Amino acid sequence: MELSLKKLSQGHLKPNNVTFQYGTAGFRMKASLLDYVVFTTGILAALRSKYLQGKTIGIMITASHNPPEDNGVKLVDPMGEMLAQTWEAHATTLANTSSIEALIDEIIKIVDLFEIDLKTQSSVFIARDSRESGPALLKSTIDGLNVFDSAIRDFGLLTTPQLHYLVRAGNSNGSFGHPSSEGYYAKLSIAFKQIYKINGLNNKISIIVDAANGIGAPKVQELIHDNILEYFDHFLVVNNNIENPRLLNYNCGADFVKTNQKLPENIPNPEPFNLYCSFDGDADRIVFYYITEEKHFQLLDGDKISTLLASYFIKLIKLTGLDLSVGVVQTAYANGASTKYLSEVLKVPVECTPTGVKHLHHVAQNFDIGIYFEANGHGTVLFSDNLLNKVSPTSSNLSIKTLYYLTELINQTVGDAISDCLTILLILKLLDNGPNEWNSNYQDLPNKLLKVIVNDRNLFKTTNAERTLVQPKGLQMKIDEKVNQYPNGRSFVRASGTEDAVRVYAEAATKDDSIALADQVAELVKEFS
Ligand code: G16
Repeated sequence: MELSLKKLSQGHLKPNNVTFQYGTAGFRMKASLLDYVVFTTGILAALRSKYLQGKTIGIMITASHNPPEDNGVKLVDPMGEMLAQTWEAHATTLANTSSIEALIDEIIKIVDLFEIDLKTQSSVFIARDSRESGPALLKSTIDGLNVFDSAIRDFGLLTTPQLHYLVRAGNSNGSFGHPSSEGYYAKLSIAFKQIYKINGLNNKISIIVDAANGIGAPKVQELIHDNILEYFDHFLVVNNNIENPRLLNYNCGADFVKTNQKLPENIPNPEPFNLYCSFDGDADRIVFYYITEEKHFQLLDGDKISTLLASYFIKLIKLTGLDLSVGVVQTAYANGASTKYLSEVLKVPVECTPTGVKHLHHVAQNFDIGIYFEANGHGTVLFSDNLLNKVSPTSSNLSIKTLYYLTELINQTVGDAISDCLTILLILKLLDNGPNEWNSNYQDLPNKLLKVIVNDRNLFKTTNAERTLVQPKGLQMKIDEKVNQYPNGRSFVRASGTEDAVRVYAEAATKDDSIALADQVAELVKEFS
């Protein structure tokens, strides 16, 4: 190991004066700083696979919603889930070693701690999004993987959820699907067609997808054009230019639409009540929206998605006659009106976790149907083994059959914009709802999300699922004083795990109040930083 490490590490040096942290979704920062991080992450992926008796681990090189000059890397565990949190610290430690000797020491510590048999061959699937920095970072990651004996499959350009699917499929001997892009398209499109057909749907579907000029553009086109185009009377992908990496997430995409609460660029002649959706740069998030007759923009974000899913699944379960639990998991960003609607109208249990799919995912596993969505559009539905044992494509009960195919259509490994998009489009047809009916379930409290740039975001520490600041001391009290001045006011502050910024969220009874509260809390953040 030492010899190959010394040889392969040439050219991969830790930059001075930077501390790396495996954050909300892996490492993420300016791409120019990441070379050493991807090299050490490659090493850790190989070790993790060896530790898990050669099971396949995934490496995704992406910075998702971040600007084009950023990049990042994250690891995917064998079931397609995010890296086990206990290993995040090891990823951080390896990335912060500042000499080859220190790196060797840390590797030996990990090998000893987990009693890893280095003779076990590791298996790693790797993919990247469309960023310009991707190919060079891929090469450095592979150098890291080659420090040990690793079987590497490079899948080239993929959406993040495709890689999560592939990793799980690769570890499941075919029971989850074929480990290829074709296998992914086949699984989703077969389920989509079956739900459409067995339920006797005949109205075709219309959707315009804003793909954030990211990798979701060619992938959703491939899936729909090659497999299910006959079910659409209008399907168009805009912001589909992945040839020019500068355009990624620029004035378009799920993060832009959610944050600015307006249409992205390049929607041709927006028509009232037409349904639109936006993916982010690696297609693991989706938000929907439409405009009214008066041309008012209406956002159908992650909260609206999870409430639609919850109300649909409650109805479906009744029809199946099965005894199954449904629960929803949200974060502090969930609009207060959505939480109220879920618990008081739909009467489903609602849990709140810190930001990050890894947190929501685990809590959602406590239900037979665990729906988790962050307000920003990142989420999916998990189905328990108990449920999977009760549903079948050959059941004589249409609802049980439909439920079975939904478990196939929904990507249970992670939030997946393409899979979520197809699911929501079908559910709207099954409920015979348009965007306006969907939106009328409850009315969002006006809200505002701001980003504040501070010298050191690590000064901001939270508790209570990120709803209360414990540091800097005294700031939470000041925030509470402001919040109390506004009817239905709520606000919280947390450090972003993917951007060098502190996020401020505020909601209140009126738009003006939510903006004023967010601005005042942002001022407090600046004062205390
Ligand atoms: C990532 C995470 C999400 C999180 C988002 C923003 O999304 O996967 O769970 O909500 O970052 O996180 P933060 O507020 O900590 O910056 P994505 O779509 O960028 O991978």
